[in-house]
Amino acid sequence: MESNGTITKAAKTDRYQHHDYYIIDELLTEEHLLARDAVRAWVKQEVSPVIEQYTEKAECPKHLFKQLGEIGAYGPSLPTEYGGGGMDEIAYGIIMQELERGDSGIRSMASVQGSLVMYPIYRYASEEQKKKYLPKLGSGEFIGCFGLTEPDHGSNPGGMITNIRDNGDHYILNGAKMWITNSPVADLAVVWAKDEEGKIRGMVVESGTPGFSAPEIHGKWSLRASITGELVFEDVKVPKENVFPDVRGLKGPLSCLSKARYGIAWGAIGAALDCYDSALNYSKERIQFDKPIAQFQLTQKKLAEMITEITKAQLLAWRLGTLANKGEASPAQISMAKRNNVHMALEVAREARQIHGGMGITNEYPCMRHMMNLETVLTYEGTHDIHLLITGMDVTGLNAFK
Ligand code: TGC
Ligand code: FAD
Repeated sequence: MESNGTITKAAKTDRYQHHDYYIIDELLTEEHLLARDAVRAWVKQEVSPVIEQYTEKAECPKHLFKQLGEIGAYGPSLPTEYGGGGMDEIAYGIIMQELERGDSGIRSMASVQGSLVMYPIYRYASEEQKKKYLPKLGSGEFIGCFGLTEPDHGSNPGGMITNIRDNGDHYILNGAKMWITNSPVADLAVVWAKDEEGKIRGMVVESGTPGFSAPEIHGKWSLRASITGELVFEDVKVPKENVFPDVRGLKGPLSCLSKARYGIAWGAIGAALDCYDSALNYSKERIQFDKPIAQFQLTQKKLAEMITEITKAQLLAWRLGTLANKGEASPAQISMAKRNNVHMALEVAREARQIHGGMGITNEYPCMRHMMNLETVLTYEGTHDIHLLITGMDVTGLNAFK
């Protein structure tokens, strides 16, 4: 933009290239745009050329963990002295958007590390633990995971049975966690477990501790480039200094989820944009009945609805970001954005897949991969229906969970 506020020709061109229909770039700062462009370029160079093969092989591109640290994707809005990027919440969101334009699994690698591992350590651990773990997590030297969900307690984590017992100078941890992103490759896990009083406590458990294992979960048709596993604890000794001193109850893990759900609300837009881009290009090139299919009204309806929904989601995310920057984004507002934007992205992926016809089911185009990934994104970090009930509770004041 020029200093007098008029939009330059270059910015207008960019709007069409990147489908910034309501010129949201104008709402962003130089720092946001620089962060976005840097991550976008990295995704184009390092993720897009290889992601289909990793997805096909159901293999995690582990070499990207370190690179994600190098580009500042871990904890962009955490302070730099604690391994973060020192940026604001909108920068964090837009980085997640660009990562998920590449693949939801790549965004998962970053959002787990930044929001579910670094954030709880930053917010709840002792100064000593912060210094011990955060710089190495921020750089990608250490990989972390977050253990909340259990085999019998998914949407209802408050019912967890994983527990710690005081044993003098340490605790003894027993139980199991399920569906844990990164667990088989993690150096440490942030684990939530109940103490003798039934209060939920958070702690860092280092891999290699006797009695602790993290077997991989196989057979996923979604998020195949992200590694998922269990966490199994059999009389694991956890040093007392590894247990977060001051936080008790479900609000500990839920506060981390708020941070990660916020990032997903932005991230999903990236997946939608990648599908929309592909469908728009394909529809202009694919000729049927002697015309590009983009000329048919039904294709235009699909594309017009896709860009409308993407634009609404972008505005929702941006406004949520301005609230988050002031520390005023409520958990219910975050739930609304996560739910809306992920569902929007899944619908866009499905429509985009249709526009590609038979080619849409192949790995020559990204839509089917995004579509499969987004089925997980719709479920993790609180399912589509759980977020609806959080909104329902917020507007009625009545709790459907009790
Ligand atoms: P409830 O009684 O409502 O709340 C317990 C306490 O927590 C407080 N609270 C929050 N605090 C901070 N942030 C939030 N978002 C919060 N939501 C609630 C609440 O005020 C209360 O505080 P206090 O002081 O009164 O104790 O709890 P509930 O047991 O009724 O459950 C509510 C429910 C169902 C909404 C919640 O359990 C829930 O969100 N369930 C969904 C579970 C979920 O999202 N799991 C995600 C696991 S991690 C994951 O999926 C990572 S994917 C990683 C990747 O990106 O790869
Ligand atoms: P359930 O809770 O059994 O839900 C099944 C269905 O019942 C859903 O449709 C749900 O909406 C519905 N339902 C449940 N309760 C209600 C209700 N009260 N009213 C109406 N409908 C209801 N967890 C972690 O802790 N860490 C991770 O890193 C992590 N990564 C994941 C990665 C992947 C690939 C996946 C698939 C999951 C991951 N999860 C992780 C777990 C995820 O958060 C849970 O799968 C999710 O919270 C749902 O729990 P569940 O699968 O047990 O489903």
